[in-house]
Amino acid sequence: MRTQVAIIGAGPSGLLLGQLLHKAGIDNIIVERQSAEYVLGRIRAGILEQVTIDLMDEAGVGQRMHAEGLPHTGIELLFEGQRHRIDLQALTGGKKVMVYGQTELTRDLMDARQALGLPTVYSAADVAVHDFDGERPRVTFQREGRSETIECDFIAGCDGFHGVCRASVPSGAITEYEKVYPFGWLGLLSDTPPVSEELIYANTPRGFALCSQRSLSRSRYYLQVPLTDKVQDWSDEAFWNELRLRLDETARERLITGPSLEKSIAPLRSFVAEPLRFGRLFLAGDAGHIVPPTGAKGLNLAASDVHYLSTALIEYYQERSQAGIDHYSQRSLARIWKAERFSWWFTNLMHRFPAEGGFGQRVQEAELDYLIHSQAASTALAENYVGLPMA
Ligand code: RFL
Ligand code: PHB
Repeated sequence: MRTQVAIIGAGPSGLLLGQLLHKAGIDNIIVERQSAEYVLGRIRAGILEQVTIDLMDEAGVGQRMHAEGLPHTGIELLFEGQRHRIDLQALTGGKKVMVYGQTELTRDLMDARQALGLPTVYSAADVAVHDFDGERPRVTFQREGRSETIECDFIAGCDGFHGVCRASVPSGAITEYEKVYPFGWLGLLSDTPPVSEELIYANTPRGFALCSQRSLSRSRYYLQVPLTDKVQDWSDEAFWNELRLRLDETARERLITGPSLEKSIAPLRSFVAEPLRFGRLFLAGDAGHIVPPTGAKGLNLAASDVHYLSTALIEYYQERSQAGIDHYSQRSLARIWKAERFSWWFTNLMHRFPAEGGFGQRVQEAELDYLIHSQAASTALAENYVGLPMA
């Protein structure tokens, strides 16, 4: 097989990149380790920035998102038993975010790709990338027991944090920056109406909680839990009881519970690999960086990487210019590090860190109080939450 761009991974990064390249007349093949059903079964992000919304439109797959997505103009911070609204729209000159699940966005991209008949290999085993430091990179894999090879001009590593692309770069050529947090998020999805119209981020003596949603009838809740906890330790009833204890009185009374559709624990991590380009191999999305989910930035950063990468590749094929490719890593990393900083800051502000002691706790309380009383501080939160502009 031969193609112009071989894309490893059919998550949001890979699918969006494939769609944007196809629109510009650039051939691509996606190779994915899992089945399509498995990819759609992973419950992850829920909040889209305008940058991501615009890219879905540019890719021609925004129709259902606009019909079913819920625009949100604010978020609520809950601490010391009180909720405080951050008016994202007023503080940012009219910007909003949209509630639309990663599952739905992925499904829209998969459906569009299938309707166009674009090649996607699912359930590929032993995926490997070769010779990306030369002119003729290759991708090899096993499909139904047969060995296959794709010859290509470029490889896009869109294969997530545990993928093969970053791992194939010689260790001397890459620098990795990492911070691991001493807790995880236990998430629960249920077909129950959300407890509140807007998202509630709660900092409580029992730990962080987040009330999110997927639609007017589907909720997504998270609890800060010790890393030693296992999903099996948490019955639905135990989850709902703990969530109630982390809410304010009004929310506690309004909370509607029901059976979980999905429950999982995710560790929290900050991670950046530099650079994001190695000859003819590019890393995009979680393959190159991870943020803790508190700021809702992961999927949105994947989208901005894909914007920079697709623009660079289109420039290469249409104008025979290397400039975009040469700047891809630097341009993406400038936005990535700002989102890393924000996600790290918001995680530190909203979670409980017993190891930080009484001093750490008092400083956190002072910062929360400052945040809601200072327009400058609320504006900084709002403009990062809705997403910083693309350079
Ligand atoms: P993905 O989605 O991990 O997709 C990578 C794909 O590559 C495949 N793969 C391989 N394929 C071939 N060969 C190999 N060797 C391969 N190894 C792996 C995988 O099977 C997979 O299909 O990465 P991508 O596309 O870069 O997308 C990134 C996003 O998924 C991620 O950043 C977000 O989900 C993060 N995130 C959130 N982001 C937001 O913007 N807003 C949110 O509200 C938000 N909430 C979240 C989140 C992530 C969470 N978890 C579980 C980590 C909430 C949670 C709980
Ligand atoms: C989610 O709905 O999954 C979600 C929303 C906001 C976040 C993180 C996750 O900050």
